[in-house]
Amino acid sequence: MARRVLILDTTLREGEQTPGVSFTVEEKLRIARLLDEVGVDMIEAGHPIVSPDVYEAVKKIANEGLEAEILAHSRALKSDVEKAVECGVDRVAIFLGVTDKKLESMKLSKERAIELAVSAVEYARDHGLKVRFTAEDATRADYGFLVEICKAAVEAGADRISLPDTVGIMTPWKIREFFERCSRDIPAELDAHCHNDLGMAVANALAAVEGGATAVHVTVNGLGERSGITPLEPFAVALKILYNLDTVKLSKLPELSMLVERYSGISMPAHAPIVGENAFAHKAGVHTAAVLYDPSTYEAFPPELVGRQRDIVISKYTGKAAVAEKLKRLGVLLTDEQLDRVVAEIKKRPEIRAFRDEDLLELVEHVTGVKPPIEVPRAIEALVLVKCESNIYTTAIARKILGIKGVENVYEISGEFDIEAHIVVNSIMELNECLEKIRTLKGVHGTSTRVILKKFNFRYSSQ
Ligand code: HCA
Ligand code: CU
Repeated sequence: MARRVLILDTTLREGEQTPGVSFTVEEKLRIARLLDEVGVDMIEAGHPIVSPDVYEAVKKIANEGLEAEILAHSRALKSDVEKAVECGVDRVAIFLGVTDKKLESMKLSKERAIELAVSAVEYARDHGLKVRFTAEDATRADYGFLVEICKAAVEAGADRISLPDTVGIMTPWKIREFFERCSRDIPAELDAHCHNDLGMAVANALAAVEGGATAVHVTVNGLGERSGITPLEPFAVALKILYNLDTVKLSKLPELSMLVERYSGISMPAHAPIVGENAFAHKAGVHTAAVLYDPSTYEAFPPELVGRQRDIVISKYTGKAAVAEKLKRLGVLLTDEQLDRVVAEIKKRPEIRAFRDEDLLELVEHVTGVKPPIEVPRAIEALVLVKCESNIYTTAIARKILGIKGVENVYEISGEFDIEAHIVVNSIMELNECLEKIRTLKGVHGTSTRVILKKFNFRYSSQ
């Protein structure tokens, strides 16, 4: 098994092929920059011939001066490769379907397919690009032909070969053997690209690495055609935990995942590994009691590894130990008998699926008749969207807004508005004062304010 695994992120290419997803050029740049900070080795930025905005994004990302190698996807056509050259990417990934059915659908003979692949690879090499050749649907192709076309691509100058499991039909055992065999027969570095149609993309990618793949394709949150491909987050953590292989900065994964959730409009389910809201939450009394004794009893790895924190859910499943611990964190100490009564009351309220801190404190007050010694802050929070005048430097205004009392955070955003400010104040009067100050700033064209009613963003306490 390889001692080093390269991570190729294709959120911007495969990920944008997710139904319903279309990133703006600016969003792609932000994602690419964060991917680079996180430390992926290769970024597949897009297929430039798809549309003018994809072209622009690939070109801009290629010229960002990022550490990662930047790739453009391309069919085995000179016109596609030309676009990749124009964009200034480091590497072009030339793909061609290699199953009999796909060749038939394109009316291509095997000989013609090899010719097309070879001439596209040569053209790219002649123009100074590194080349990966992708034998699309490799896991369902005729093995003899697969090896033949890959060898021809290597001879023409490709130094990486991608062998995608395009419809996700492999098992870990099969794909491991497949990569072992291809490693012997194809003289190049191999990439694995595993689709998740049967939920095996992470397992299959790990098995491909065991079989000899030296790079694995992932997307943030597992985006991609149909059920997507190997998600970066569990894959990178599994490499660390199960194989002791270091790849990306694991503690930055939640931030990356949230950014892509926001731009893609696709949220992760609560029980998603690593980044799901529940990934480090413990509920049953038996579990929480053991976790409070030693977290490893019910945790495969500490949440801090991925920049998160453990959570204890208070519900009808909760035992005394968990309630005592939760209250201790809130600064409340109860006698044993009081605790018993609080737990009993919790169990009488199955309709409350998870007690928020405030609910719990209210219950304590109700049961014991004592007002807990801490105040639940009842601040007013609002989001103010700011539109700047067109000739004004947004960053300068953002800085000024950050200086106003009550403004907690300021973001420069894309879309209709230019800036978003997060305000936390104690009264409506203070809110109005704050808004007035923002509105009357020189260069501010208009604002739109939304008061926050409920917050769902306490998922990642490290943020
Ligand atoms: C595609 C197909 C692809 C290519 C993978 C690769 C697949 O959408 O063009 O270039 O390695 O799954 O076969 O994503
Ligand atoms: Cu794919």
